[in-house]
Formats: sequence, structure tokens, C-alpha cells
Amino acid sequence: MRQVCRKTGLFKCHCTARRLKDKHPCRVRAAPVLDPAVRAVSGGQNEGGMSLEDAKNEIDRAFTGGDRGLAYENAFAGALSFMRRRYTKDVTGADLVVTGVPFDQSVTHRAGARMGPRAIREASSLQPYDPPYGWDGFDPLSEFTIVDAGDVAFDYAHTPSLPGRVEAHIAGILACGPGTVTLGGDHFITLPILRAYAAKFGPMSVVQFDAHSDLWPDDDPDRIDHGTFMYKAVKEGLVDVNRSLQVGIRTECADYLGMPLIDARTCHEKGAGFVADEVKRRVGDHPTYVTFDIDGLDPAFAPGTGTPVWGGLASWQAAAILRDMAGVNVVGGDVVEVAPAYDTTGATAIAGAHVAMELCCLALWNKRKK
Ligand SMILES: [Mn+2]
Repeated sequence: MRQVCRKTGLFKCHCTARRLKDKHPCRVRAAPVLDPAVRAVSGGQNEGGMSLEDAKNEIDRAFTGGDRGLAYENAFAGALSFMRRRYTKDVTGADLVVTGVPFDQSVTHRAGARMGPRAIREASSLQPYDPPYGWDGFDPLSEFTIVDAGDVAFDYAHTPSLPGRVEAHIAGILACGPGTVTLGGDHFITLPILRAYAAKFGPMSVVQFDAHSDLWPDDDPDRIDHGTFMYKAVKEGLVDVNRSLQVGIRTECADYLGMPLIDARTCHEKGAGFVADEVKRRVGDHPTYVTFDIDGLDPAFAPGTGTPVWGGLASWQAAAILRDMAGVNVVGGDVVEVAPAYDTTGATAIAGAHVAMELCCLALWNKRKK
């Protein structure tokens, strides 16, 4: 038996957290080798930390695994859920709920984001072997119960009913306590999500990563348009403009409705630290929703999206900004506009999965055991 880390479940020789943190409580524990059938019955055998030796037996953790822990099943195999979290419609007791809205009928040009949730779940299977990098050993997968509640149900041929379905879906989760990280879907879905959040928290601080401000005027309540969702959110009073910020903008808009922004060029010239400081200064400790349109990234990093615009953030810039936002009172978020069909490499969905995981880190950071 080799020694494994109780916290990460890795062999000690692999345990990054132990190498990085002297205070990391890495203790000797025998690595169990379990019959997969036994694990399936008992569930959650990796909650205390599973070793790489056990990876050969782990499969379909989405329904054989427990609430917490890293995951080791082969990235190319098994039932897909976000980060191999438990797939359940019962969110009782969850600290955070990941859910999908596979809707893309409000796009201006190229459709395809309806395939985003599935692609992001698949891309996320590359990540759950280790705690997220750069978070000082913080391991939300082991420390908190994150579940995947699957996708919202809706009639694809009855678009007018979509907003109400999404709002009710999110409101139902929020009523149970946990926040949500939603996988889109096009950016319109953020409007009904914000309606649910504002009903619970009042007008929200919103941090929006995007190439577009989505503030084009649209006073027709029946229109469902991903380019006007923020206009409606502001007009409906869902957003506290003075405590919000848009990041990475690089398209014109006639009237920004007072919404402050840091355009892409300023991000490049002043750096990630400046942007994160501005976010913190703007939102303070107000309840904050982070909406990340994947087209905030440059098309070189995220080509699989409906309305790509050059000059955007590099993925390393977005990673640094999100990490440096730790401490912000993030109560929920989403990553939208991942349209995998325009990207044969899968890079866009991989970026989307990383963004979603960073959102989980931000939402749980203030609740972590110090
Ligand atoms: Mn957008």
C-alpha cells in the first residue's frame, strides 16, 4: 500500500497541495481497493480521498459517487455530469448547483449554443483529478457538495414560454438555499436567471465578461434577444448599475445606460490585476452575479461561439482576473454562448468548463474552512 493524501486522495508523491502548503493536513492512509459493485452500492467511497490506484475501478461517478471528492474515472468514459458531480434533481443539502439551459433561439447570427451545456460537461471531465490550480490548495470539490441538476426542461417550439421556465427553474433552486452556476445556452438566458436572483437578493451587482454590452435598446417585452438582455435587465431594475462592471467590451453601443465598463484594450494595457481591483472596488460586498459570455475571450482562444470579435481576452487573462476576484460576494453565475460546432478542437468548451469551475470557486471561496 502506498501512502495517500487524505485531502486530495492522491499518492503523496503526486499531491500538489502537500508540496505547496506546509499546513496541508496530509496524513497516512491506506489506499483501499474496492470492488466497483460494492462502491456502487455504498456510494461515495471517495469522499475521504481515493487513490489513483482505485481509478481503474471508478466509473459513472455521476450516479455511483458520493457528494464530495475528486474524481478519477477515465476522461473519455463514463456518464457525463459537470466535473463528475452527482447528477440529481434533488438539490437538498447542496452547497452549489450546476445546471444547464440548452437554448439558442435568440442569437443574432450563428446558432449552436444549445449544444453548450453538453459540451462543457464533457470538457469538464478533463479537470476533476486535482483541486483547481492557483487557489492556494482550496478544493471545493472535496470541501463542498456541488451537484449537477441537469438541464431545464422546455418546449423547443414554444419560445415564449422559455423565460418563465428558466426563471422558475432557477428560483426553485435558490429557494432550497444553494446558488447556481448555469451552463448556456445563449446570453438571453441570463435575463430570466437575473429575475430569479433579484427576487431573492434585490438588484444585483453584475460582472459581465463579454465582447458586447448587450445593451441595445429593446422595449418590446415579447422579444427574446441575446443582444438586448442587459438592456432589459437594467430597465427592469434587476441590476444595480452603480455596483456593476462590464469587462472585455469591444463593440459599439449607442447608450450604455450608465453601466461602467473596462474595454478589451484597457484590459490588455492595464492588466488582470487592475481589472480585478476595479471589480472589487465597484461591487464591494454586494451580492454579485458573474455572467461570462465566452466571446469575451478572443476567437483565438474561443472560436466556438456565435458572434466572435477579435481583440479579446486571452484565456490566461480571464483566468487571472477570475482568480483575483476571490473574496467578492459571488452568489451565482453562468457561462454562455459556447457553440461547439464552430470549434473542431474543443478548446472553447474546455475554456467554458474552466470558467464554470472558477465560478464555483468564487461562489464557495468565502464559505471555505479557513
Ligand atoms: Mn453577451
